[in-house]
Amino acid sequence: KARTFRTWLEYLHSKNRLAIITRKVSLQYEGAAVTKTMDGKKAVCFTQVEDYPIPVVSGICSTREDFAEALETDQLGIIPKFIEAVASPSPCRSVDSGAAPVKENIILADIDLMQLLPIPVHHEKDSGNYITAGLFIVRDPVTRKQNVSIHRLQVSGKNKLGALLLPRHTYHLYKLAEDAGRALECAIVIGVDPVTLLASQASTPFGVDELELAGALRGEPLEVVRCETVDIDVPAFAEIVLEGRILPHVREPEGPFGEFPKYYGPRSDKEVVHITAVTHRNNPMYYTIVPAGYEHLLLGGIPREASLLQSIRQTVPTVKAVHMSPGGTCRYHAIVSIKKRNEGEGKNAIFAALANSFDIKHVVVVDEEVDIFNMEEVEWAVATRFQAETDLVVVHNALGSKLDPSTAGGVGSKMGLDCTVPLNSEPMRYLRVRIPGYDNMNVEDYVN
Ligand code: FMN
Repeated sequence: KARTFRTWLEYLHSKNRLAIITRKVSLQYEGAAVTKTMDGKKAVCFTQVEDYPIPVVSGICSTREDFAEALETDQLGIIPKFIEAVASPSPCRSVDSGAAPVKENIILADIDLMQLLPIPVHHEKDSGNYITAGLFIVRDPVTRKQNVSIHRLQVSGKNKLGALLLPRHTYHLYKLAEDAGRALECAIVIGVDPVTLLASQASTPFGVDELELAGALRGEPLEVVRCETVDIDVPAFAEIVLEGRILPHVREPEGPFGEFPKYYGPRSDKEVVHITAVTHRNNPMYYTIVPAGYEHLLLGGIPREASLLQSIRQTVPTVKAVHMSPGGTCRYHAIVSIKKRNEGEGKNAIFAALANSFDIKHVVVVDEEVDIFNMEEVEWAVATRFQAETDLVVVHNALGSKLDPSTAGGVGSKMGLDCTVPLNSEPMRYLRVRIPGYDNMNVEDYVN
């Protein structure tokens, strides 16, 4: 069901989880507003966006259940499956252009992105139209390994995009190219299956090709095809591919842009991508992610959970599960459950979590019987199992997220709450109340 963008949409449609909107909508705000009302409930397909012949789709995975289904597992299976894929990537399979639907149309001249594609404006103060869901693929010229991530892309001219490249792998490869006076070739892939989309967000060591992770997660190699104007391989069944180059020594204004923490990222001079070709399927579909929605949050959160679980496991082997909660933007808050065997392990789990990623700001550690995906349960643990005098860890002046407006340019405080029960507490003290018969209650036997 999750082989391609289209088969996944067909699957959602068959389950009544795709809202098809035929009423004409504006490219500016209207589609984003409608999508937001469906967030966490249904995907949306707008068939008439202004006068564009291309439909706009959003929200293809906006719940954990969606990702679990796409990965053909259950919710608890997502993270183990992701960890397994990171450990054993599966090389891609190259196909010829003739076997690649994304080559059905090839545009090499007179490229005008806004004329070709319904690229929306999402938030009130956004500087303009933004591509938010393009897999950004570059290649390491030395190892020939590709790197995949998502970068917000402002339409800055007919064939020009402004990109936000935070200092991770894409940026690293770009800087190597720029220092040598070269442009870095790239491809921007819009409309892939949800598994490949999720794989693009993996937090892996430099040198891992996320398309190979996609292959491992899908259980078969991903089919890729070589681009027309750049030396990059892209998923053959993608809806749309933009090919281009990140120019060396060029920076132009980009932003502001409404980001995942539900605040605006500022305007500043950023890298510029010059588009050299557009290829697309017949009757292509355009895909956009409305920033700060569940789709955006979960896409970042799930791969982070996989990496976080691994980090904590090194220190506290009995860690059970981790949850990057949506209220914490799926980036800033980590809820961790452990089976405490030794006093003090709750604190060690806090250290390990804070060390995993600069984004993590607050950590809550609970015992394994607390359901960390139920935030009312988590709050209950904080309310009844935590004393600030003994159970609080605070560190000041550490690097956090630059997009957290309460930091000083990213520098701020970290906090951990150890809500595990002391191992030597008397048995009744922390015993949860329980009504015998409740757990297996079938209420239909009593109420009609
Ligand atoms: N990372 C950026 O550096 N700039 C962005 O504008 C950006 N936008 C994103 C938008 C969405 C919808 C999502 C899900 C993620 C975004 N990210 C952005 C995060 C990166 O894609 C992500 O951290 C990725 O794993 C980085 O990969 P890399 O370390 O291989 O470069």
